[in-house]
Amino acid sequence: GGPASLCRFRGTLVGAVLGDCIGGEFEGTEPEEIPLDRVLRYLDGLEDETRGDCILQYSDDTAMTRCVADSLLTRAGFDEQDMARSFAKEYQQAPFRGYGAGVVQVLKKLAAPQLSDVYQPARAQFGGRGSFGNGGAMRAAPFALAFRDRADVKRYSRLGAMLTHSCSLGYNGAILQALAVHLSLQGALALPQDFLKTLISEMEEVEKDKSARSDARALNESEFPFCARLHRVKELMERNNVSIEEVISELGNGIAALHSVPTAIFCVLHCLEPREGLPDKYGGVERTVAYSLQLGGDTDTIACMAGAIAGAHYGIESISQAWQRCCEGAEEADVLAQRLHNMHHRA
Ligand code: 8NA
Ligand code: MG
Ligand code: MG
Repeated sequence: GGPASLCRFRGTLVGAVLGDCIGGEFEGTEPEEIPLDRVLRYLDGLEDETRGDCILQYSDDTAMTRCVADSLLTRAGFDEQDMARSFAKEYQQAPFRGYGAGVVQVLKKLAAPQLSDVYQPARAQFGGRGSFGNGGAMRAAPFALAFRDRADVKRYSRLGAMLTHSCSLGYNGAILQALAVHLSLQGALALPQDFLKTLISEMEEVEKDKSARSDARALNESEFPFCARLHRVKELMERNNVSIEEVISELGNGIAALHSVPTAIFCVLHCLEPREGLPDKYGGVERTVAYSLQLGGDTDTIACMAGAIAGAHYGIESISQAWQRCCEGAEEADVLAQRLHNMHHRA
């Protein structure tokens, strides 16, 4: 499809659910424990016709992405009160979705009816430093679908993340993920070097901010930490052979946004072409998800973010029906994506 076509929108949210549900199986494992043949055997099992539908449950990544999409649709734009309430309600109804250990405190406080500043609970996290986890980034894709204008995508993905993540290393990860989906929707992955160049120049602007600089210093990170990681992505892409170990040591596979959003972007870029060891029958989204599982660590979230960016590039038509059937929430994601497509083109 062309830029911002319906099949790209559907691919984005369905790709994200696939990554979350399929990646959940390997969450927290060491890469040594998941050699490629084990990953492929597991993925082959998803094609088994005798398996039931929706056997793979989604986690917090999808639960919160649905809240974001739903709030943007019902409020016809960003409404922090409504989004905060939606997160709190979802957590109350289904607390078992595997939320981060810290964010649960925020979600409980957001449920208080008398709360006037919905950003306050997030600011109180981790002794007032705020969370740098990837929980803002994992749910950022709908911002790229709802808003056409790049400045809006940046502004609202930041505010949406700040409802739970007040550390700039948390919310800037959400901006980066939303920008990656935004560019991918436009077809920008046709020129991968330019795609990365645009992301770097956008993030230079974002990370110039005073609080971004002081948070990076306080956490002993280099200045412009996301830009630095994106430069590493570029270097890795230019190498002929990149091992899983190198990707992990250069980019990370953890729950911090800084150690997972650039990793997800690398997975997408690395899998733009067929890769040795991955079946020829795989479409691009399948290739990207399969590759990202091998990294271990925060597999559901890395695969979810990579799945969204890849889904925006390849579109829904490229995603295996069998995989979709296995994943709880895939159909609902598809419906939300179609509604967001309407909103995007009406705006
Ligand atoms: P969060 O805000 O609780 O952050 C996640 C974790 O990062 C925290 O629990 C801390 O360990 C650490 N952290 C974040 N900020 C700081 C800080 N300033 N100082 C010290 N430590 C800090 O939750 P989140 O929404 O960011 O988490 C998202 C992740 O949690 C996703 O990977 C998601 O899939 C989920 N997750 C769940 C499990 C599980 O099995 N329940 C495992 C891993 C991840
Ligand atoms: Mg999760
Ligand atoms: Mg996770």
